[in-house]
Formats: sequence, C-alpha cells, structure tokens
Amino acid sequence: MKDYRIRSIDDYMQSYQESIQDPEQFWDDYARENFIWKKSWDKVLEFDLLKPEVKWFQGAKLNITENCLDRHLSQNGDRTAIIWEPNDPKEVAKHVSYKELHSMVCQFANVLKENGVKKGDRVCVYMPMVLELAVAVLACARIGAVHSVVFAGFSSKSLSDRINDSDCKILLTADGGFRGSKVTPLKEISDEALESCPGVHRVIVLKRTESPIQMKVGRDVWWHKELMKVDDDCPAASMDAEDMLFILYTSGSTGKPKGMVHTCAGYMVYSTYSFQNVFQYEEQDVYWCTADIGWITGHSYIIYGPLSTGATTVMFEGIPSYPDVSRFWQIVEKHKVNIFYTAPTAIRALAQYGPEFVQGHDLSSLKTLGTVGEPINEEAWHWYDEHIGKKKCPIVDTWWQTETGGIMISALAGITPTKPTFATLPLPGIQPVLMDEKGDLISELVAEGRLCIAYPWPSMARTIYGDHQRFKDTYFSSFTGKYFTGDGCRRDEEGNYRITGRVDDILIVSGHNLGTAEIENAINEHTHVAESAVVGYPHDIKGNSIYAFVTLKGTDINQELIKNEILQLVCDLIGPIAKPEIIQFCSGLPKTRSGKIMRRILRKIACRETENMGDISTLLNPEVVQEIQDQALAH
Ligand code: 7RM
Repeated sequence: MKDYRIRSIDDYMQSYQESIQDPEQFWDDYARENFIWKKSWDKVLEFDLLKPEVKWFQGAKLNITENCLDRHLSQNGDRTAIIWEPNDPKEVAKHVSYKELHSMVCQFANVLKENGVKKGDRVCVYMPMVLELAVAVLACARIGAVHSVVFAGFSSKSLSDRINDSDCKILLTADGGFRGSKVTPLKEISDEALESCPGVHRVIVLKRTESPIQMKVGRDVWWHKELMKVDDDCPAASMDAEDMLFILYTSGSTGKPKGMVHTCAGYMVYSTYSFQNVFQYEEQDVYWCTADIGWITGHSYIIYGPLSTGATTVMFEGIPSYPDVSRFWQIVEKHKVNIFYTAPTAIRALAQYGPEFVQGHDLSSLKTLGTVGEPINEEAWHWYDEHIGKKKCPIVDTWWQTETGGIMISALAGITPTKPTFATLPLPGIQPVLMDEKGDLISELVAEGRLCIAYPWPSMARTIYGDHQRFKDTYFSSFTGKYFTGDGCRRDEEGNYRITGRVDDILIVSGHNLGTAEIENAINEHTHVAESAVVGYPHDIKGNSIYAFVTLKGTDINQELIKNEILQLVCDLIGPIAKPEIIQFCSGLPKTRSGKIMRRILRKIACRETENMGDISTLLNPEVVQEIQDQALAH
C-alpha cells in the first residue's frame, strides 16, 4: 500500500503539486486506502462556488464511528484511546481502551435510540469535559443523529438560542461541571434555557458533581439509569457522504451565532489527513490538545482526527491554573505527553508567572508543540520554544476556522521549516490566494491582502443551518467564486503565510486604512505591555479615532510614562496617523473561551453604547467588562 504520510520536504512538495494538479485523484487515492467505506463513491467532487454547493464523495456510504472505533478493535483493541485527566488531580485519571470506548459508545447510542432519537435528529450536548461528552458525540454519530455541542460555559440564553435555531429535540447535560475551584450548575442553567425551548421533550442528565438539582417528571432522566436498560450492541448507521455529521455554532459579526454544518465523509477524510500530517503522529505517541470539545478544535483534534488514526488522545476536564499554574506541565509529565497543542492565550497567561512553574517538571517526553486560535506573537513563540520545547520541538502554528473543519495552513512538524508568527505553508489540497480591496487577485509573491481559498477542500462547511443565504453572503460574496476567510494575511518571499488578524477590524482614520492588528502589534512591542486591543470610535473630523485598551505586565509601573512611550512606538513603527487618541489600561481584556479578544464589546464601550452589550456570558472573563466600562467613563 502506498504511504500517504508526508515524511520529507520533497514528499510535501510532491503531494502539494499532485493535490493541485488533480485534486480529485489526490483525495480519491487517500480516501480509498485509509478508511473503511460501506460503499464507495460515484464521484469525488462536484461543486459550484457561486451557489455555493460542494459535494465530496457522492454516493459513498460510511459511518465515521466505524473508522474511529470498530476498525481498530481486532489489532489494537486494548490500546488506550482516551486518557481522561480530571479537574482535581487527586481524583484518578482514566485510561479507556478502544474496546471499552466502542462498548460505551454503542451502549449510549442505544440509550439515545430508546429515548426516541432517530437518524437526522439534532441532539444538543451541553456537558463538562468528561469522558461521557466524547461518548455522547460519538454515540450520535453512531446512529446518524446530528450533534450540536454547546460549550458548557455558555449562558441559558445562548443555550436556548442554539437549541431553538437547530430545532434540537433532546438535550444531554450533567448535574454540574467542575472547572477549577468552581462548579458550573449545568442542570440549573439548562432548566432555565428549556423554559423557552418547547421542542425539547427529553433531557438525559449525567451525575458528575452531585449538586442538588430538580428532575422534571416526564422530561428528565438519569444517564446511569438509562444505561442499565440497554446493551452495548449497536450497528453503525449507514450514512450518505453528504449527510450532516454535526452543527457547531460560531459567533458572527451581528451577534446572532451561525450554526456551521459539517458533513460525514469529507470531514472525516480531512480531519484525519491533517491530524496525521501536521502533528506527524506516530504509533504509541500520547497526544494532548487542551481545547474544549465545545470548540471546533476539540471536535477535529481531540475526537475525530486522533481516534480515526488510532491515536491516544488526552482529554482534560480542568483549567490551566488549577490547583496552580503548573497544571499543564504536571499533566505532560504524568502522562508522558509527546505532542502538545494549545492556544497562544494560554501560553501568554502561563508565561506571565515565570519559569519556576515549568522548572521541576519533566517535559522530556515532548517532541512536537502546536498552537491555534489567534496569531501568536514573537515573545510568546520564543517562550514556548525555550521553556516548554527546550528548543528541540518544532512548533506548528496551525491556522484554520470552525468553517474550514480542519487545519489549512501550518508547518508539518519536523518537516517544513517553521518561522515565528507565520503559520507557514498550505496543506496539500488547500489553495490560498490573497485578494486586494478591489476584489482582484494579487499575483505578486510578496504581498499582503485578504485571505481567500480558491478551491474546495473536503472538510469545508457546507452551509449555515437554516440560512444558506447568510452562508453565501458571509463567505462567497466578497470575492466571486472564492471562499473568503475574513482574515488579513501576508505572504513572504518563500511563500509562507502570516495571518495578520481579522479584516473586519479595519479602521479608516482621516481617510487612511489602518488594521487594528497592526496598531496592536506596535503597542505590544513595548516591554511592559502584556496585551492590547484597538478599536475605533466616531470622531467629527477624522471620521474615526483610535482607542487602545492595554494590559500591562507587573504593577509598579508609571502609567503616564508608558503611555508616552507607547505613543512614540506607534509613531515610529506605523506613523503619527496611527497614534491612539485614548489609551486605557485595564486588568484584563474581554475574551472568548478560545482566547479571542471580543473587540465588539470594546467597540461599544469606546463608543459609549453600553445599554445593549448583547450576551456577555459566553466570555471567559465577563467580570472585566464592568470594570473597563467604569474606567472608560472616567476618560
Ligand atoms: C480553529 C479556530 C477562527 C479564527 C481565524 C483567525 C483566528 C485561528 C490562527 C488564527 C492566526 C492562527 N477556529 N486564528 N488560528 N490566527 N494564527 N494559527 O480558532 O472559528 O474559533 O476561529 O481564529 O482569525 O479566522 S475559530
């Protein structure tokens, strides 16, 4: 059998060329030889990006759980599929073999069936990072139900909006969830949400925290009691390639979240291909992605990609700072993690506390590091490289989106050269292009523009649930015939890509186009600056003025002095036009759970439009909003 794994830079160049010259042949080969299919496809790809309509592997029949579970049983049934690490390090970690996971998934799939769930039904999953969450997701896939995982930190309003938008009939939740020293009252939040969700007729409740909760008779049932009623024999539903696998909500610029729809075959093929090649996973490696399963990174790179590869994947219930800020490194040592994948925001947060929290932990098992979620700044990159990777682990900076389903631009660990702050090169099958503001393709090699993808790839989202028009408007209308990512991007002389930030965040100040990311980068050059976020607010003369929210490192600092130094820096690096009118120092910036700064909220504060802030409960740190708002009024 041909070896599809890229093992050298020459392999990469060759695969890339093949994937561009004949994409159908390329994916036909890989898909045929690396998965089990109940029936093969009639056509590899059919598409029309104007509609847009994309179909991969049409005519094929499959079940993704047969690829993630059943196919490993005969040879590797006793291999550990998931290492589950609890929130509290005093509780024992669990090692679940492929055989055990298969049995758990089949058994819970039968619970779903007994509770009336049928192929195509949407199932909302609102759970903490426990094993049963992974089991629930796979159990849905087993019977062809569509999972919609809602992050367990979201409010009742966000939950009910998501349940109603995709018309879920059933909710899977827990009595509560442990997160650091706190308990999230998931059942209480669910009860509140369900008051406005008439479509939900059943709630299956996992016991996790033993929190006192109300069970609504006729609607709510206990997870463990339901399990006792069924066996673990459950055939995998035969799914069409383009049947829906899951819906995952991602925030849009309007505030109404978009339910991104992913389908079975293409998603399976590309999440697996990208996992294997980016991380260069080798048999026996222990791989840990610290993301939450409520985020696309958790779907593709905790569950589907690793399990389909037969990998051992770590799932962590807790947070990086509990019981203290060395927790990540304790876990790496404890489980001898070889591949570690996290977000720049976590790296920056942990770097703040100094190397003493890293020292004393044996990190010698590590061979590959990864980042995802936002651009990684130079300083954080070097800290990660030196203190965690000890300068011997390649860092893969993986650029991708909920919408892309899998990693699009990234180094391949140990194979393609890395370059700090650059995501580097596209994966085979991915055709990035840069476009100018007029909508024309930029043909120069060294350039900066809006990042689009010119050709379909297997794991692209197919639509926004219930709103295909919005899908078209958001992603396929700015640049005809191309997928628009919403990100700005620079290309260097070697063809490496550097994501510069969202281009929705462009400010026009006195007729000059300024990227907020560019101004932030200049501010961040100051040694005392930890992070910054720049937004615009209306100005009578200039059109817009620049407002910078800045967090500082350390406390004993002369703020007036730093303000002047920041202004000088911006002046030197960009020009006087980019100088912020207001610089406000804050203790933290409002962030999403995946570490992205919520500029929408800061924009409202800057514009003094704070009556309608929208839902801020989805934030990592909602408490800073009031603080920033109060301070802003003093300016
Ligand atoms: C996987 C994920 C997508 C947005 C994307 C970018 C930003 C993600 C990187 C990055 C620079 C990276 N999905 N982004 N990864 N920017 N370098 N390596 O994050 O849907 O939640 O976000 O995140 O702006 O468009 S997401």
